[in-house]
Amino acid sequence: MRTAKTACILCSRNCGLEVDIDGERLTRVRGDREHPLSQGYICQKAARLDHYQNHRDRLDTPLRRRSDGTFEPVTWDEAIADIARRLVELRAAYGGNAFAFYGGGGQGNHLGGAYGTQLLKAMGSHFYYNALGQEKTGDFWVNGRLFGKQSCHVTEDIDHADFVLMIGTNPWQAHGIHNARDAVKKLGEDPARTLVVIDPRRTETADQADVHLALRPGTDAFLLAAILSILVREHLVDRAFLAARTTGYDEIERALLEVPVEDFVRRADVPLADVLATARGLARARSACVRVDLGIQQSLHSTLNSYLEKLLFLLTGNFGRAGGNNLHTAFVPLIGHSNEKSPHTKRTVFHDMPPIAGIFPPNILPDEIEQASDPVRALFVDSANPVMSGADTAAYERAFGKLSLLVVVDVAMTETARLAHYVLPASSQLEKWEMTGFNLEFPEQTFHLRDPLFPPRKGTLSEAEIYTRILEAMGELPRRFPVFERIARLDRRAPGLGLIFQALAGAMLTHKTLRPRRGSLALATYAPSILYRTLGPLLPHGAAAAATLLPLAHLYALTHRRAVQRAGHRGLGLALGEALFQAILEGRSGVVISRHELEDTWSLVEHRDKRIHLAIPELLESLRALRDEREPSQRFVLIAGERRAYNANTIFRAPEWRRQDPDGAMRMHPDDARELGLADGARARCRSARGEIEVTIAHYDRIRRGVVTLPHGYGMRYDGGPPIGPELNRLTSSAHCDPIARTPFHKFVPVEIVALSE
Ligand SMILES: Nc1nc2c(c(=O)[nH]1)N[C@H]1C(S)=C(S)[C@@H](COP(=O)(O)OP(=O)(O)OC[C@H]3O[C@@H](n4cnc5c(=O)[nH]c(N)nc54)[C@H](O)[C@@H]3O)O[C@H]1N2
Ligand SMILES: Nc1nc2c(c(=O)[nH]1)N[C@H]1C(S)=C(S)[C@@H](COP(=O)(O)OP(=O)(O)OC[C@H]3O[C@@H](n4cnc5c(=O)[nH]c(N)nc54)[C@H](O)[C@@H]3O)O[C@H]1N2
Ligand code: SF4
Ligand SMILES: [Mo]
Repeated sequence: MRTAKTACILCSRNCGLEVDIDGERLTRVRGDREHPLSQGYICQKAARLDHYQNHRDRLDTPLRRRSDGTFEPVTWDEAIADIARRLVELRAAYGGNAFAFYGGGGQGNHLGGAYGTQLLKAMGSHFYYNALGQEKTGDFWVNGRLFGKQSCHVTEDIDHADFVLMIGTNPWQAHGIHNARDAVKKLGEDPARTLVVIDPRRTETADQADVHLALRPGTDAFLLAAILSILVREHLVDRAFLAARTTGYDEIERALLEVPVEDFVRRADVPLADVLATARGLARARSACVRVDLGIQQSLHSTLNSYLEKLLFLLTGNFGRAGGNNLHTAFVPLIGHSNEKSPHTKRTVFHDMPPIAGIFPPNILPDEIEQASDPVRALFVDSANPVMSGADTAAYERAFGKLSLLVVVDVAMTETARLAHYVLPASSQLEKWEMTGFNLEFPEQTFHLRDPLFPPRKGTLSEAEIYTRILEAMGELPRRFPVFERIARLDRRAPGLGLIFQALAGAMLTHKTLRPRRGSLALATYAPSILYRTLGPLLPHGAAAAATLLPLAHLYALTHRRAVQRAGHRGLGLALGEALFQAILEGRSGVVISRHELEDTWSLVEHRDKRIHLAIPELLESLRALRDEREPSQRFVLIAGERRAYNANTIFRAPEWRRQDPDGAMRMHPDDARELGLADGARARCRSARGEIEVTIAHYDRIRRGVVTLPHGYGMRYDGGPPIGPELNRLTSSAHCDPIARTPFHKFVPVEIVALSE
């Protein structure tokens, strides 16, 4: 028996953990009090972590599909040689459009992403698909307009806010904010602070709220527009802030004065008095912030919602202050910026869709495989299970069947892996060095690099090793780098000089400006793998895969010198980056990497004038169009993908991890259920325009009538058996989506429900 530190990998919070280990099993899981952010906090899911490490779907050998659909084990050498050969042939025959990469990281693993996406460069492709493109890209698009770059990302300082507005999010179950239950409870208990929750369901979070606006699903744009209009009409906007820090307010004001407040509030079906109180409370609070998530991002008007939600804190001046919303730094840049207007931005062949923040939306991928004149023919899926998690399961099954090469890199035999030509078994997140890039805090930023708890399961490799070997087999990378090996050795002998970083910066520079020389080209393009092979072996504790963090540490320290020093890291120039890297490498509980001053949030704004550009013409147009929108009329709206106590995306596959809700029941108001003749626990058929599934009914009176909910993260075929619980995405459609970001409207799926006769 031994004790070790790690992090939970089940949601974006990645709470620090202290675990007891007995042989191959995790026998006990506690919160790690020394983790600078989570400070010992965990939720009930973390206790079940052994179900990730040990279960019957774990992979332990590369697999190749036979023509009859079954799989045969192959050696790593065979698999890699054949995959590399087919990639090179495909590239020669069809060029970059024929290749796409999907995933590259999940809730707890982002170190492998840097290695996997190198394949895009090797193939000359830009087609990077990721689950963020089915939830957050509308938000990123809005950020690009408001703040200058789509990589500018907003966080919320809930701990210091007097007034918190939570829209379409249930942190009690989903978290998304650190130590969520404690934070929500504190808000609920403190009479001096106000919590307003906008959610059609009376969630556990709403239970703690001072005001719960239980709106009709899909009407947030109307409600938020009404609140904003009240702010303008009652002169509650922060004029001084708007004049000093923003542009375009006049246009916003004009559009908001046209909003028919009472009519919009009626559409949302909430009490006008509560809406007025919310607007006034928000404006008058000493500090206020807004926290949102899927309830508005995966619902009608998704991108417009993301705009209106941000106008709430911007018009009231709750930006750049404690307790407000702020931009934050990114130690590992998970997202980039895509200039939608530039002719150089690569668009997809069939949908002519540009990326947002460097990401293409999963929703269009089946069409890009099946319908495009120059289709995607080869796909890598890493750390994702789109057959379960993308909208319209049948479309993925069909499209993936048409690929000439599908390679899945996963720890488990997933529904997507079953369709692959090759399945490559990755070592689990507890068997290799790992990290998460979800460090979304301001003014204090933390980072947690984890060391392995177990040796790699026999037959598995880390992503760093898998992709480096593929690049080598493709002939993209030599097997030795005599020059860089020497630089790496020198760098470790005198770490404060940052020699590796200088070599890398030099290579990037020559790559961009001069005619690239062979060596510099490789270093600029495949830095992660080259660092892994050269610097990696020189790092302590076998942390080779973390070598790619060294240049990031230098870059972060150079960009945010003062803030890094304030966090206690010592050194000048490149020595500071080295000190930061060392602290990360040695800090088993995570480390504080920077402490900013609130004013610094303005330095993160990317518009040249450092102002926030409020007016977004396309979305002001959508706002005006709301008035003429027809009211939808369907008997039932399904909220397809609720977070509950025992779901965690598709990370846990063994059904016994759940303590309750084994079927992932459909929640339905008891009066609706009685009308349909459905007893609690009855079976029913749920049909959408796209497909139908069977469900178990649970009577539930915390939801509006006419609205039903199903959890996501069910429907997997564990151990080759039938699907367990709802295969939710057989009901959803990729066409029912936002026009700008193409994020699916999962929270608003019209359905019919009929009783199943016994
Ligand atoms: N337990 C658990 N936690 C998770 C996950 C998990 O699978 N299980 N997944 C993680 C991931 S990947 C994500 S992205 C986050 C998501 O986290 P959340 O977005 O907070 O979780 P959801 O339950 O999907 O949706 C939030 C709320 O939106 C409400 N909602 C539905 N329709 C509407 C609407 O029209 N308007 C408004 N205002 N609200 C609406 C729902 O009732 C629900 O309470 O959770 C993360 N955490
Ligand atoms: N209808 C509906 N659909 C939804 C949602 C919804 O609310 N409703 N939610 C959506 C949201 S917000 C999200 S984020 C997506 C998530 O969906 P996906 O992007 O598909 O991600 P996960 O379900 O988290 O699956 C993670 C995969 O990574 C694998 N894995 C775990 N550790 C490792 C590792 O170390 N290496 C490798 N290579 N693989 C690993 C797991 O076995 C699993 O197969 O689902 C989306 N789908
Ligand atoms: S909040 Fe998220 S990261 Fe923390 S213990 Fe729960 S599931 Fe794990
Ligand atoms: Mo998500």
